[in-house]
Amino acid sequence: LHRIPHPPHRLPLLGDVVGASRRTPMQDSLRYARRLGPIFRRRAFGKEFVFVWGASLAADLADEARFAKHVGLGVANLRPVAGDGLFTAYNHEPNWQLAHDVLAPGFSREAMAGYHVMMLDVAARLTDHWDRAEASGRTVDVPGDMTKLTLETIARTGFGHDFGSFERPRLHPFVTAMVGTLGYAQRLNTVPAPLAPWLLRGASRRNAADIAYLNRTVDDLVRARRAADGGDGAGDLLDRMLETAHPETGERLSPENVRRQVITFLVAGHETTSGALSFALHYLARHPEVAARARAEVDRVWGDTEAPGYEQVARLRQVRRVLDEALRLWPTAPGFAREAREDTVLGGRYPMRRGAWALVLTGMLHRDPEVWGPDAERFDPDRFEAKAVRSRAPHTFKPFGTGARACIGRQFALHEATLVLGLLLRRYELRPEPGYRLRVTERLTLMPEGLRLHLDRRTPSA
Ligand code: MNH
Repeated sequence: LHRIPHPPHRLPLLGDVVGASRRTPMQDSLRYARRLGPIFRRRAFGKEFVFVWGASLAADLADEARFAKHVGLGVANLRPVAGDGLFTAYNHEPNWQLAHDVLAPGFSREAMAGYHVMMLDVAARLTDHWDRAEASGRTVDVPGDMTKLTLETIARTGFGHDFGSFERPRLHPFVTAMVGTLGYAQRLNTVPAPLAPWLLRGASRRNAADIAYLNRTVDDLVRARRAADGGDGAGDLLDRMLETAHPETGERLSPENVRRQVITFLVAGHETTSGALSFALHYLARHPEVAARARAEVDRVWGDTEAPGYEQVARLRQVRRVLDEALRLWPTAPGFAREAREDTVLGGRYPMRRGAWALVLTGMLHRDPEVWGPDAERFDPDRFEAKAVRSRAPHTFKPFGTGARACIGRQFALHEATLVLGLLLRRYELRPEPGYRLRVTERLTLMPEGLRLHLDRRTPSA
C-alpha cells in the first residue's frame, strides 16, 4: 500500500474526507484521480480503498486468470435488495452460474430480434408524448422520459408487464422506490458502518419501505404470470426464470431467487440505459453538426420505412458512435471492482493479497490522455471509427465491465438505445435550453440533472 499515493490531509478516524462530497462520490474521486495519478487510495473510517484508472493497470485487472469481480461498496450495499441475483451474487454462489446459464439465451440474437417489435411499440409512446410537447412548444424532461421509455421496454420485453409510465404524470412508484434504494446504498458508503443504523435512522426506515414496495410489485407480477399458467410469456425472461431448467443439471431457480432476479433485471435493465440515452441526447443537442451527420445516416439507411427492421438498427454506425462517445465520457455505471484470486502483483509493482480488491474508475479510464489524447475531455464520436478502435489498446473502453461478470444486457441496451436515438433524430431537431450547464447526479449510477430540450418536428418525409 505504501507505494500508492493518497490525499495529503488525513484526519484520524475520518480519513480522507477533507473536501469530499457525499452526494457526488464518483465525480469526487475523479478530482482526486487527476491530482494523484493512475492508482491512488482513500481512507474512510479506518478502511483503505484503492482506486485505479490508468489504462495499463486497468488492463492488468481485466486478466481473468488473476482477477475476478468483487462485490463491494455500492454493489454490496444492494444485497438487501437484489440478494444473490445475477448482478449482486458472489462469484462462489451457485445461483450465479445457474441463473447465468438459464438467462443467457434470453439475450441471444434470436431473442433480441423478438424484442425489437416491442421496443418499437414503446418508442412510439415516447414520440406520441414528445409530439404533443412539441406541438404546444413545451420543452421535454429528457432523463424523466428516457426512464419511462427504458422501464417500459424492459418490463414488456422481459416480463410482459406494462407499468403505464406514459399514462402517468409522474414516474411510476417502482422508479421512486428504486431510486430511493440506489441512493441509500450510495449513502451507506459515506458513514461508518457501525453507526449507519443510527446516523441514517430515518433513511433506513424509508429504505425498508422501498424494498418492501419493490418486493410487492415483483410478487404481483410473478403471481399474475403463474395465474396465466405460464401461458403468455412466449419465452421471455420471466418464462425462463419460472419454467426453464438448467440444460445440464436440470436445476431450476427457486421462488426466492426468481424474486431477486426480477428486481435485478427491472433495475439493471433500465436505469443505466436511460442515463446513456440522456447523455447522448444532451451531446446531440450541443453538437448540431454531429446530429446532422447522424440524421443523414438515419435517412439514408432507413429511407421511408416507417418501422425500421431489426437488421436496420446495427447499420446505424454514426448513431452508435454517438452513444459510445457518450458512454465514454459518462459511463452510467461509473465503476466496477476487481479482486485478486490469488496473491499477485498488480502492474508488476503493487503486491495484492488474495481477496484484496480495487475499484476501476471507468469515467477516468475513459479520459486517460495516454489512450485518448490531450483532448480526451472533448466530445468526438469519430474516436469510435473502426480504424481508431482497431488501433487502440484492449480494455480501454469498459462501460459494460469486464470478464465473466460483464453486463449480460449489453446488446439489449445498445440495440434499444441506437433504435431510439435513430427514431428521435429522424423525427426531431433538438435544441438545448439556453444557459443549461451539464450537472451530473449520482445514485450509484450517473444521470444528467435537470436536462430539458426544445424539439422541432422535421418537415415532410420525417
Ligand atoms: Mn448491465 C452488469 C453496465 C444495461 C443487466 N452492467 C453490468 C456491469 C456493468 C454494467 C458495468 C458490471 C458490473 C460489475 O462488474 O460489478 N449495463 C451497464 C450499462 C448499461 C447496462 C452501462 C446500459 C447502457 N444491464 C443493462 C441492461 C440489462 C443489464 C439493459 C438487462 C436487460 N448488467 C445486467 C446484469 C448484470 C450487469 C444482470 C450482472 C451480470 C453478471 O454479473 O452476471
